[in-house]
Amino acid sequence: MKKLIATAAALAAVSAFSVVAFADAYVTISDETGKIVVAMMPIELTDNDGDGNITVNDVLISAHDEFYADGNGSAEESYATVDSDYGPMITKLWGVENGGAYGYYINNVAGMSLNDPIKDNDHLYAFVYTDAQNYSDKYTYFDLPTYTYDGIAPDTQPSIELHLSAAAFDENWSPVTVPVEGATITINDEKTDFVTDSTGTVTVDLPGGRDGVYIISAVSETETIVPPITLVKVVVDEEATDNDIEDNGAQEITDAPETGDVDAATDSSKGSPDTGIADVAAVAGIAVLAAGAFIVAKNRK
Ligand SMILES: [Ca+2]
Repeated sequence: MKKLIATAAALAAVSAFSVVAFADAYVTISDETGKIVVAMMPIELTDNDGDGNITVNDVLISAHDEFYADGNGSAEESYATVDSDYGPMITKLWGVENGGAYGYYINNVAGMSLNDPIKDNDHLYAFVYTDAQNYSDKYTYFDLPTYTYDGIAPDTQPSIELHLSAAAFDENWSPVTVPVEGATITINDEKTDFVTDSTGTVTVDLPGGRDGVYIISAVSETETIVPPITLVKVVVDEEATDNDIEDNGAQEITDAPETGDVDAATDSSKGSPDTGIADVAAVAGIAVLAAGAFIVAKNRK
């Protein structure tokens, strides 16, 4: 526990430097262990490679510069590409060189090239295959990228219904989406008892009674899945009654919780251990979010 808090505090210190980022697009990265190491963080769109366009490559350079090694790393050490007959290809992602087993999706659609354009509010998800031999990792995603409960009563249970889908191909090799059954939901990296049904649907209860921002993801024991991500923000109104919930439903990704939004959540969570999940995880998760980077317990080799 002490260690987790110390880590969170260290990351919080980083926030002083990262809150100035101007949110233009969002990036998520998962590593070779299937762990989300950057969770839908805002990235300023910058032409890092100087080709005159804003592309996947530019966003990945920025993401590594800003978030690798708890914000102390650089794209130079942790990200690399090589030119090939098919255009530039990734040879290193999040410090991992595995012979080219990487993938990236833009707004849940498979990217074709590192030269694919990225525009305002796009969500780029890049991942290292955990199965670099057979590429069995399936890209999965929830139907809602972000979700906000605003003004929920203190005694009301916030919950969210999500649908988990996987990107797949039909018999004609046309891209299709299929529901992911039997996946266990995680909240801030902690497993829950919530499991997706045969239609990929699951209702997830969140800690109530306090403000919070939560990373919802999933793991599967039967399939190798790229961890999906939904950010949920809960704002408690002490004056509200049960019927006053302003359920904002599916939010545009521009409404993804930003660093300033969780300051209060971080404070209020310290004195409120009454949650459905391990409190340490919740505090660490929120503190990490406040730091401007969801870098959750990156285990370096
Ligand atoms: Ca560029």
